[in-house]
Amino acid sequence: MLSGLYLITDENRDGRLAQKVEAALKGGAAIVQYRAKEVRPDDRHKMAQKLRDLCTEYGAKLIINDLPELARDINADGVHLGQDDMPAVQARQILGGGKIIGISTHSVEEALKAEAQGADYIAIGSIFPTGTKDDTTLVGLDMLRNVRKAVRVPLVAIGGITPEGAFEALEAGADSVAVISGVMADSDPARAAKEYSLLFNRGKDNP
Ligand code: 3NM
Repeated sequence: MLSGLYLITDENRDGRLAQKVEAALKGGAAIVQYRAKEVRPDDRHKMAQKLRDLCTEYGAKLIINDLPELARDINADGVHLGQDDMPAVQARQILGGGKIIGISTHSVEEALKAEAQGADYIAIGSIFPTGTKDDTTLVGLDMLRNVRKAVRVPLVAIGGITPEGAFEALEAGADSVAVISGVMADSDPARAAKEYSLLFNRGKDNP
């Protein structure tokens, strides 16, 4: 079952990516996606390896964006694919069995297709306006509710998710929330990650 804060890395313009990810892991991030669109392959490999070690240390899962070969080479837990990336079946051949494949979707149709292709989880976005990704569509919480009714696989809400928005997304049927700026752009990523992570422990101490 996919649950907890799903942290996605930023483009490391401040050179503090690994420190910020470690802080977020201390704050309770359960899943980390390494998303590096602008990085040279050898630097990307080194950072992916570093994040692999950190995620192992903190008991979190590591997902690699777009690149099944890199995911395989560093023994990541899985890969995340966009609508324009290779089909899930091809990614699974590269990754081998027992790995997680997530797919980005922006409509009920795309979600149904991703589920039929064997996605282990589906990301749905953008739930709220985001300044982080230009080429996404604002779909809103209603779309999340519609996708929740249409598919059975775990759902990750993405796009402009603040802690308040995370609460609403979980109420609307998301299993997890994916966040870039809400954690990576915060001056205290550990505190920010904890704020999101606490939402997943609601009621834990009050059976
Ligand atoms: N994918 P932030 S929105 C990477 O809608 C990404 O599929 C999206 O960043 C989608 O948490 C998005 O800073 C950006 O809004 C998420």
